Amino acid sequence: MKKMKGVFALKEEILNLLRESFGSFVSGQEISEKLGVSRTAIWKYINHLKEDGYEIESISKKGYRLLVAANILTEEEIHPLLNTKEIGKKILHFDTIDSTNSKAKELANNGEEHGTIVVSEEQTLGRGRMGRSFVSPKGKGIWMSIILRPDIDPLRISLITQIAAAAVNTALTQFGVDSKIKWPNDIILKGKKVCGILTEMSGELTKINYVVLGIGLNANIDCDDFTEEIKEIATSLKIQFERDFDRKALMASVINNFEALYDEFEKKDDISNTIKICKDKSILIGKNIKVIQRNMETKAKVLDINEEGLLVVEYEDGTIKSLISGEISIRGY
Ligand code: BTX
Repeated sequence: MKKMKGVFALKEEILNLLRESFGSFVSGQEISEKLGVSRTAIWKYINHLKEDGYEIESISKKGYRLLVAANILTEEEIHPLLNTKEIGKKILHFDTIDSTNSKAKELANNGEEHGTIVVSEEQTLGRGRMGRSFVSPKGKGIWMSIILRPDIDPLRISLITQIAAAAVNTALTQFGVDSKIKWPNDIILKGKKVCGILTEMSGELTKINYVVLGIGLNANIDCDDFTEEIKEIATSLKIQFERDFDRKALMASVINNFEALYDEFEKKDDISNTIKICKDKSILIGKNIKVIQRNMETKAKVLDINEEGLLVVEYEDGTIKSLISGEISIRGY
């Protein structure tokens, strides 16, 4: 008998055997011999896989057969596509959840380690900034949160949002999608929001306990999923390109690009590549905008994004300021 393996590893191995014989039956006996676990255990793991959303047919005396290639964002689907060391080492997948950020915070509060990702096929209470909601319909987007434990000054936390924006933008470029970054936390496609980022932190003045980085990417959302109001400002890859995008490959690409940029920052204190992407792809630089802070609206012109990721603006009275956060409106200026 082989050494006892973790639940995740076994599920993944059973799935791999089914994939290798995609469309044909693999007997319980064969799986049992190959993996060194009992047939009852296999039956149990097959049920877990079915709960995850895999369509597996079981027929007594014949065994198990994978019916369709899965279009779900489970650890088993995403792992083979990752080239990361820490980010995504563990992926907790949900069919439905209130908010992946809320779940990730709960887990992080209980000591969940750096790099763990919470992802869900749908969110029933997806959150944006300042209590706003984020539409997250089932199987149509990438709704995920990454738990991070960076050893950085809490004042630099907003750079994590910039890293995520740069990573999503780069991932989209790899899929032939030319998007823009609207500082600090939106990715824009054809003038509308295709992805939102919500960074939440727990910590003290001098030390970060954890950061939860939430990314909501509208991959295959249909127009009808948005209300009339949100339709005006939101879009999806499918709406723009009139075809479905491979959510698994997209999710993996975001994670791979994120870890590369995150490591440069956290391990080498080098944020230059991130800032370069955020500047090159900025939709704001050179534009006249309205800065909305604490219910106050001020007109300004965007001059730059500086090396610390702050938005450098010039107000109408000529004062120049570097903003660390804020709501920016270009429309209706
Ligand atoms: P935000 O506050 O900048 O944007 C939220 C606003 O965007 C909403 O008030 C609405 O007008 C519009 N909106 C709502 N749903 C969508 C959508 N699907 N696409 C585009 N625009 C929309 C942005 O906040 C940060 C959003 C982060 C979402 C992720 S998903 C995974 C993680 N879990 C969670 O609860 N939130 C994050």
